[in-house]
Amino acid sequence: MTVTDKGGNNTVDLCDTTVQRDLKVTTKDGNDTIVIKSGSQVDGKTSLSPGHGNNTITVDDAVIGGAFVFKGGNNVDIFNLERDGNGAGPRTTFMSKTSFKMGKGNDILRIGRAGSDGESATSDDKVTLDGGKDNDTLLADPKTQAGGPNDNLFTQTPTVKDFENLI
Ligand SMILES: [Ca+2]
Ligand SMILES: [Ca+2]
Ligand SMILES: [Ca+2]
Ligand SMILES: [Ca+2]
Repeated sequence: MTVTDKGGNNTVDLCDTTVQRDLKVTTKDGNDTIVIKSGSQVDGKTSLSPGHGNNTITVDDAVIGGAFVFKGGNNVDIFNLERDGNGAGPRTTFMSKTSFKMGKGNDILRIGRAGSDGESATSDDKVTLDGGKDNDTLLADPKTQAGGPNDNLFTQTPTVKDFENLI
């Protein structure tokens, strides 16, 4: 499934949706919103590229089967992974290589919520968290196996770079 836009501010919302092949969302310079939640599942690769502008991405309670790539633009990207879901709901699971590249701009990546088992992200493969240029904030505990402040369950310690503020 491929979603592209012709400009302006766009919203792409996947709720309880199964994509049996690849998911590719590419939007342009507007302030775009991408939501993947409520049991949504992608069986193939996922690529999210919201372009420049102040973009907001929300992922909760999802299963991402293939490789996952997020590529932010030159402005502020805010990515909320497992921040707004049901604390008793499922975790978001990445089954292949996962990469967040926030790009330029003062970006914010939030992963999980402390003490909430359902609001955490699990990965079976390599995870890269890259803030890119400018003053970026990572709110997570990506080194943690079970039991840390945010309880994210990454099988390998993620590679974290160019985040100036680690919370
Ligand atoms: Ca955009
Ligand atoms: Ca950015
Ligand atoms: Ca950045
Ligand atoms: Ca940075």
